[in-house]
Amino acid sequence: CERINMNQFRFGTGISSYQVEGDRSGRDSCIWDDFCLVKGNIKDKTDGNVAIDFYHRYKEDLQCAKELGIQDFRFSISWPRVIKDDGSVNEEGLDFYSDLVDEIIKDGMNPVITIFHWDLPSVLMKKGGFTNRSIITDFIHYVEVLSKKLSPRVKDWITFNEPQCFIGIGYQKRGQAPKIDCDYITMAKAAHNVLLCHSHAYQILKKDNPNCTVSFVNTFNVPLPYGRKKENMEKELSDILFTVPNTKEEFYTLSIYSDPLYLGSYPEKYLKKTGISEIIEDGDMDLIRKSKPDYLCLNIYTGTYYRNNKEGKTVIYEKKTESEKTDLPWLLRREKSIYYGCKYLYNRYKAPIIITENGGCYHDRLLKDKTVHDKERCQYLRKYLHEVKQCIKEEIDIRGYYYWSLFDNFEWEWGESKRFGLVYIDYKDHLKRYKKDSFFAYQRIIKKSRS
Ligand code: PNW
Repeated sequence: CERINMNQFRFGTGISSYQVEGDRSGRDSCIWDDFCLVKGNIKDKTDGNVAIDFYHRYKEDLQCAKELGIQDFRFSISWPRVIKDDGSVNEEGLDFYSDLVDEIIKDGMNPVITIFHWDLPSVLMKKGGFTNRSIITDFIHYVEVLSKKLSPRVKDWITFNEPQCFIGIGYQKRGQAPKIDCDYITMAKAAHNVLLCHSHAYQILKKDNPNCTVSFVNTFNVPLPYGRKKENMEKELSDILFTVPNTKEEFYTLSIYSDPLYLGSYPEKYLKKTGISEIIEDGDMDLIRKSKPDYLCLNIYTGTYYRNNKEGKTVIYEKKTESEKTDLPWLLRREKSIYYGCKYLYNRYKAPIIITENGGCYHDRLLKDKTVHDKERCQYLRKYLHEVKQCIKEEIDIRGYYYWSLFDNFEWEWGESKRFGLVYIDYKDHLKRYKKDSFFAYQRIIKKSRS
């Protein structure tokens, strides 16, 4: 069996501020605080007020990450912990992140910061959130504060995590904050403002440190070929992925964000829609073109199978097997999503890839002896990583893989009831941490791959 050299490859894990930090008293309110207050929004009625108390336990938690052997530690910053409601800087909050960065580096890891992972300050939402162009000014201020404090210690920045979710779901009244109902054009404005915020951040961060990297995270459901003659379907499935549908579903798709960022213009079909071109002001597209992300950061979890029917038409193949099921309805274990996802994206955008999220959600049991035998997650991890290697063999330029997540945490509308972690959190007993079998499985994989 051919061995591929992964000495330069970056293994990592991810977490996000609202999902782990807690310490609600140390910051102003965000839209997820508001969302959790509404009955019925969170399935198990929990919230992020304490979460896994990462704010107070980060030193201990970083020891755990260090023991795992990862190179990159991805986390996000809570905007309302850094900027107060009146616009002034919360020095204590900023110091927390500064100390966190120091500690990560001291432990021999590289901090990868996501600037926005969904926890928008409530005050900004009152002004319309991303639908209001004035958010750009607020975002610039926030990023300037971060850059001044953390650059050049932080070399790798991600501006946004998954607009497909926080715009595509959140701004059309689905199961995610802010759960507001916007019409088509308002959503298009929000999406455009996100790209402009990214671009301004890119300019600020590069000015402060030309050697840093600034990227952007997209997520998507991967169209997968089913049956024989898979190669014949690839072109058509890739087209399905990049074609914009004619509905508000558009804001859940990839290309309206990734085409402008990586190719410099919106998809043509999208531009032709009434009202879209009026949103774009002079200079906007030039700024976006000057701010092409360094990496193609992809959160890849799952895919949908397509097959050729008797008439030769390509249709969705609905069946799912028992072994594909996880503890979340939308998440089927389909490791080929890594292979096809990276292939389609690399062919179109030609930028080096980092898989910034991939992980399995399973119903874990903490045994009396405090072990967790999460066989399915171990298998998930091995199968998906095998596809990463396959891509590299085929010269798709993948530079890193971050498992989601290092810890069980607050899984948004599912609350604490759904677990993705390599480390178990005992919510019933003082949030004690226990390494699952998958922790040791990933540890072994990293060690072996880099030796
Ligand atoms: C990601 N999908 O969201 C988020 O970045 C994380 O914060 C979250 O905890 C993690 O996935 C697990 O849910 C996604 O439907 C949510 O394909 C849904 C999808 C993809 C990503």
